[in-house]
Amino acid sequence: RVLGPANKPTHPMALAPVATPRHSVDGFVQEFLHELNTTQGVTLSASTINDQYKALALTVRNYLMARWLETTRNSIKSKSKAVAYLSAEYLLGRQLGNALLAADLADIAQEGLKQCGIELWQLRAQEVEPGLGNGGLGRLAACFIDSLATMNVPSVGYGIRYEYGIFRQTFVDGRQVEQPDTWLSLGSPWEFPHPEAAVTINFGGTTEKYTDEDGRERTRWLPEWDVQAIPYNYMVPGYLNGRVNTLRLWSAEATRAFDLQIFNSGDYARAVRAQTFAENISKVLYPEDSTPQGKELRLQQQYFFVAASIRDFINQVLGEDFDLHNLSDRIIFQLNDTHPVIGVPELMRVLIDEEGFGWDEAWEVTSKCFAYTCHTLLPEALEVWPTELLGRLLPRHLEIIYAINDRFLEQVRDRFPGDEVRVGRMSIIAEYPERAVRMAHLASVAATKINGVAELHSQLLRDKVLKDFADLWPEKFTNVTNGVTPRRFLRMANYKLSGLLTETIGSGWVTDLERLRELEPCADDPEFREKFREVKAFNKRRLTNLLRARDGIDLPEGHMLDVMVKRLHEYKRQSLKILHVISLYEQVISGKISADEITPRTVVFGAKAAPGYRLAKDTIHLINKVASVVNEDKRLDGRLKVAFPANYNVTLAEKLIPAADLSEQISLAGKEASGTGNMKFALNGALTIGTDDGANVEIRELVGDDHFFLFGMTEPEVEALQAKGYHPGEYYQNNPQLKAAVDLIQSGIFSGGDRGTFDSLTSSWLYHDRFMVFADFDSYIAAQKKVEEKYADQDAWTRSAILNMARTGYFSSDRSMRDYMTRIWNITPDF
Ligand code: B1N
Repeated sequence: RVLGPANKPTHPMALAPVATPRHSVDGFVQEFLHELNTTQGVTLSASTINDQYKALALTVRNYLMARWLETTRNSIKSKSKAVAYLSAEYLLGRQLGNALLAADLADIAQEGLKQCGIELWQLRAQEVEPGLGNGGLGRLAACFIDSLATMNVPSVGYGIRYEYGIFRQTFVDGRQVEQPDTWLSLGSPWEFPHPEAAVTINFGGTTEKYTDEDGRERTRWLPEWDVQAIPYNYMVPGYLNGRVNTLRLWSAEATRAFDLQIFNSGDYARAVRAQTFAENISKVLYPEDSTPQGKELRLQQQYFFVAASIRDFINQVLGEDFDLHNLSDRIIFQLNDTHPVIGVPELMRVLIDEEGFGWDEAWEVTSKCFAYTCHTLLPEALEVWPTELLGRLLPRHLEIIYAINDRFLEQVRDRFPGDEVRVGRMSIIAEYPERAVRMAHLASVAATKINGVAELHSQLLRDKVLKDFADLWPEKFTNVTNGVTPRRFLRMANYKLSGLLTETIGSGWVTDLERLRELEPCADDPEFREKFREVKAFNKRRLTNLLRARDGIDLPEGHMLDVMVKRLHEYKRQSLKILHVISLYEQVISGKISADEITPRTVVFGAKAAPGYRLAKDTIHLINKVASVVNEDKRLDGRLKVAFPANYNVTLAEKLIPAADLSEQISLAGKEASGTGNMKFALNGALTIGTDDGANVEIRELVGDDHFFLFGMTEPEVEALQAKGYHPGEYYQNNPQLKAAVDLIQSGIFSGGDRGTFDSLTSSWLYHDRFMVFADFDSYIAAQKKVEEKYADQDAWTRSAILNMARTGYFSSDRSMRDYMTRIWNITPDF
């Protein structure tokens, strides 16, 4: 048999892990050359950089292999409760550096490669990052699995192996043009495909009632078509702890049987089309962030990976004789937003239709196996699936959802008799504008716990977005503030600062980030401040070199680096930032101020817009056009520059964030669920200018008001203004500085004399802006003045920067994982 399990292994070495290569320069070189010869099939002298990169990746893998096999074996053997993180996105970033760090091989590899005449950095640059996510939500998943591995938590990440990740962004005449992300074109040395472990996933068709041998009324699903889900495993190495967890991503392939049928019918062309159809499912990541499009293929993707994952866990981890009544003793499925929520009716279907459970029994189990993390506050971001679509694709699941809803609404009526308005609001099924399944409601009904991703966000979930659910089940609601992995975003990305930290307080901070507190006294030490400034200067030079080579951008020396990097979205208000730039420019060219009154500053943007999001794309266009005018204008004396490198991604973030002086976190209060870039900047010693929104609130509380530039309305003020009626025209008329900036855009100066180019933007700001850019303009400009004052006193600035770093250790994703363990999962690490 080619497929299926092998015969029972009898060799005495059957359970023994492979030998780990010697942890020395010699051992490394030997292994590296061996991989180059045997896997790449080349000698060192004939090898290309890509050969060398791949051989290096395989070498590092070999060092981790014994630990991985061991971890996997133990997790099946130990029977402890595990976490399955279900996420449609993992924005992993490059793997090589992280694997080297986790295996403690960075120095050895550098030296060993040098002996072979190779520079490590050159091979690292060869890696194409797997961009299997859009932004914060996908990157969070990647940080979380890193922390789980480092903290010895039995866990597995499940997701989709998109053949094309987030698009590669290019600019043509300042406008965004998307190119496919061909991250697999040179092969990926990090993945382990297991076609023999494929799982069949069904779609479409109908359901029918029947009576089983015991005379019980049952339902079965008669699907119409299916696809194969092929698992690809990836190592998730813990930091220096001998543990390697697994990330399992599913890839879609056509099923053989399905193909054969059509092939046999003689319609070769149709058979090939069927294959393409199946493989479409994991073809491409939907490039929308915070705004789902409700496309059929997306629901297919969601069901595809969730059904495969649930099946996989039950079959592979639990095995045949496990009593599924006890499922919740062994697993908690953490739902990363609503994208995997179709897993709820799927588990019900498996238990009832396949395992013969009664409804109540099945619900008893299912309602203990899921927990739901909500990542948004924007009403348009809450996923709904038309029942027409869902019923066509997953008819049995729709029946189950209706049945869940019936029982749930009964409960609501019991608790709130006569309150049919509430029943309508809470129903899993929306009736307008069309009949549709509200996935957040389904998630809230099924989940043991529901969490937001920052204190303010969780509070707003309880008070607004999910208020009815919080009234019914207050005990379900909790908060876990997001975090970021200190391994990638401090230890790797900022190795100069890491060196200084370790030299000062030892290396314990890498896995115990609160220890950065010990650096507080250093803020008052002139010598430390000097070293800290040298680190920043080094990181700026490094960034300068990168941007010159990568984008042909020349960063001026000695500028404050003012950075706004995140997805482009109206609520995040890149428009407010560019209005600030335009305003500075306008004041100089109109003679209101002289150039030497401007603090030398370079504003760096990095942002992708969803391809169909017009206003977001227009904003990119505006920023690029402003950059090309401002950067050339001699009247500014080189004191104000705008840089917008294309294709912001994890790899660029790792170079940009450590170089930043000022972090822009300027969303309208009450709109950014958390933000995680804000945490990365603070930890790397940037000061934040920000609104009272998301995790900014907690950053400010921790670092203190003196070390944070707060501006803008609070969330209740936003609500009040909304209620009273927001009239942006009044701000425009009453604020000459704002008016001058907007007028300058409308003068055509940034668009070769054409006055209408940016009308979509200016009229949005002037007439209907939901995100109230004009309302916060004044306050933002005032806060930027404070930034300039502080920056003029470099000692004061550096002091604040050090305190930002020292006081934000709380934002380690290790802490987030600890919070999930105690507040949601009820599990403890393995040792
Ligand atoms: O999730 C991040 C938060 O830090 C951000 O504040 C939040 O905006 C982000 C549909 C999303 N919310 N919703 C999404 C992404 C893709 C998609 O298709 C929604 N991303 C967030 C981590 O908590």
